[in-house]
Amino acid sequence: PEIFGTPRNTATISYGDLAELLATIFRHAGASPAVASLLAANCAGCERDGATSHGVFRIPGYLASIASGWVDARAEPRIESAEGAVVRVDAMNGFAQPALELVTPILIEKAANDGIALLSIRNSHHFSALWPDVEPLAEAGLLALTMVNSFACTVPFNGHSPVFGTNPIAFAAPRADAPPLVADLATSAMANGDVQIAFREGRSLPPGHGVDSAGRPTTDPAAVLNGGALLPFGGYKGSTISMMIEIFGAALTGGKFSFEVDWSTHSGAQTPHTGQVLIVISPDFGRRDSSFGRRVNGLVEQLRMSGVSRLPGDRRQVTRRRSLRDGIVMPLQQLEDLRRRADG
Ligand code: NDP
Ligand code: PYC
Repeated sequence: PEIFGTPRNTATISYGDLAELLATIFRHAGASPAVASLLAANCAGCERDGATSHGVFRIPGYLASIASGWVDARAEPRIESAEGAVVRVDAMNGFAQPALELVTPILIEKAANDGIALLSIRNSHHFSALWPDVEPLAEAGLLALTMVNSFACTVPFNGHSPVFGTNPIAFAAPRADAPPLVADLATSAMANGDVQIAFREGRSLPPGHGVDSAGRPTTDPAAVLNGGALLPFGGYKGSTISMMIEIFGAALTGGKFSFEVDWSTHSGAQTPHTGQVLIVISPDFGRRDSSFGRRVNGLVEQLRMSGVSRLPGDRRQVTRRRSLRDGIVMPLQQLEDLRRRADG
């Protein structure tokens, strides 16, 4: 069934009910119960927070990738080493989230004992937003930074063909008596998911975001998706950060570079098979006071005083509160089709 037609009506669903619905769909697709509930909570959380480029819109991509055999939704990640500050995990061609779930207690322990820990995940698929990976760590008092490379759809500055993925980077900083400060961004001018959404909704892209298959600037999402590419954000500076993310996500982890991801043998596959790095820091380690959270608050106050009305994460928090109070608003047809999939 067509899940993503133009919505005429909307419906509301609670976060808990949506997560349960999605877990059922993932289980029907062959995911293990553990993987199904992790992916479902993650995807429902994106929808709840208005992170729509990685919410329910992604379900067909997840299901097609699983059905093609490209990703193993029953994989159990294995810890390859946990010496010193570094934990290396083989996700066993599964999703990255179960690997992170497995080692989170180890990371927290290492950061408490040594001040810092680095998680290196390879052989993993990440098809979601990154803020769900760092926000809980900051809620537990840790400063967290993560990076993922994806699939070649971004042309490097001064290049003529795609090499980089949309390569997101996210960090979360704990604050005193306030929710953490969380920022999460693609290093391409926009996320590939937003290009797909613009295409479905018949909208043009802003100028300067993409090129067509001949490398000419275009605002047509179809031209970007069909043989064209995105540009990095911020010219050579964004391009350099994207290059860094390739090095962390692939060279450091032993995962694939974005340009090495090849779906041609698995029709329908969409999940990038690459790697992820996550660094956690115990922010007050080695000093007598516990001033970090208050220092972050001081920066936030200064930003507010300078007139900044919106900080990264503010919009998500507002949307989350509204969704938890009133329910998540979704196109009726989309919700009905999800229910059909769960019943089927
Ligand atoms: P956005 O450009 O929408 O937002 C980037 C960050 O900037 C967010 O933290 C956002 O906060 C904040 N922000 C946005 N607008 C403003 C503003 N006007 N003032 C202050 N802060 C602002 O994100 P992207 O489109 O770049 O990325 C979307 C998602 O896609 C991310 O979650 C990313 O992880 C994911 N992604 C995943 C990939 C993967 O391989 N798995 C690949 C690429 C992207 P807020 O959220 O509150 O709006
Ligand atoms: O939106 O760019 C994106 C993306 C790539 C992989 C998962 N999301």
